[in-house]
Amino acid sequence: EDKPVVVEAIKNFQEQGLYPENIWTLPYLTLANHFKFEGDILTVNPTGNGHINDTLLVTTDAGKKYILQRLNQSIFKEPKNIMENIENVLSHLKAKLEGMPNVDLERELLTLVYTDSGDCYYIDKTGDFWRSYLYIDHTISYDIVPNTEVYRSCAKKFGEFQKLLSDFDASILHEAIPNFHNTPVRFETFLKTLEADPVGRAASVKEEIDFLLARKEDMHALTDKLEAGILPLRVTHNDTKINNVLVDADSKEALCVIDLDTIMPGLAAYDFGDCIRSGATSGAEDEPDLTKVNFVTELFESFAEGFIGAVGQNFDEEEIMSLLMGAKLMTLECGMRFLTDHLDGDNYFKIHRENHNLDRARTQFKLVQDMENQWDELTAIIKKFIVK
Ligand code: ADP
Ligand code: GN1
Ligand code: MG
Repeated sequence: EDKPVVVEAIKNFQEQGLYPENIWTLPYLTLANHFKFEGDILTVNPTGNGHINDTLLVTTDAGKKYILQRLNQSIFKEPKNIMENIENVLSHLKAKLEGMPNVDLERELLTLVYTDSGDCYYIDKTGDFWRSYLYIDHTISYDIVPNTEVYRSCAKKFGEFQKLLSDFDASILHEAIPNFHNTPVRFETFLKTLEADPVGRAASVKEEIDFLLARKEDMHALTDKLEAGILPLRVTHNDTKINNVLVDADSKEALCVIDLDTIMPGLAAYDFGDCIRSGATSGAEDEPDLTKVNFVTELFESFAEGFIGAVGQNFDEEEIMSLLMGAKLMTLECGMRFLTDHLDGDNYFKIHRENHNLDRARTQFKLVQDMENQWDELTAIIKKFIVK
């Protein structure tokens, strides 16, 4: 099923002694050619630091760049539903942004690339599920926040994103991953994995296990308020990790929210919290030296200012205060997910070294501890944003 153009491209590479930068990516040339790319493919290389999907950067001889992504089907069980969500969300966002002045749609919004048969995905012979986006060039996807200005700008972008989705019809959304931010359910999964201890690691991580067990009562702080109708369900991104927003390389302004796989109904506190977890810190998510990992209060404050400023006018006092709880719970939950995966034998998050998930869990718990130690100060900061 190879297209002549691909066979030709490979032949050219071989005749000229020119190979794509990674020879192992040659099979992807065939695959990539099912998408409507402009020009012939020159290179295909892995890009980004995502923990879930396989992400490749494709360049063509027409000077174009594309993202080619293999969805992780052990996590996204219904990939067609994910794509339907993304198509619907993107078309809603596009309609909204088109009405605004000075918007560069191809840089500020992900653009899906379709296949020759008109689909926004391609399923290969082995059953792997692929999709493509225009590559948004000249941007930075930060793993560590460089300064308060960039962080405030990212906060504003995530806040605006949520606001733009406030009139999106949530009833048409498929549930991407059930109970994704249901912290009590995550705690149950942790307990079950601990009990089964499938790879015999529990005895070596007693301190981390005790850290979680001591916080059992915190786990349902948000879900209780949701169930009681005190906090409203909104349409949220649910994976607002700092590297899931692209920042313009020149202006250093946040440009585009990416990684839309987990858009579902959720709490504002989830989106606020996950970006605090991943951004308001002095160390990398997987920093093994915990003396380098500290919660940074000034970053917290600038993020709160940017996020609430963009989204918060219609937030009541309960919802504003829930954001702080979101910061703590999303950090606790993420650490718990990393520890659960460590106990389970590393089946969910991609790892690149031994005890990688354990190192990640430890940084999250360090941040939770720091937040608890400064709780009164953080409460005072967030209270400043309540509009009476
Ligand atoms: P994952 O779910 O594995 O995190 P992402 O969709 O977040 O996958 O992609 C992984 C990384 O690839 C991102 O963090 C970002 O650095 C890069 N990336 C993804 N899409 C684009 C794009 N359209 N333009 C530029 N970079 C991108
Ligand atoms: C994953 O896909 P990525 O790398 O942006 C995970 C998030 C975690 C994060 C921790 C679908 O995000 O929930 O918070 O890793 N995404 C999914 O770094 O599970
Ligand atoms: Mg990502």
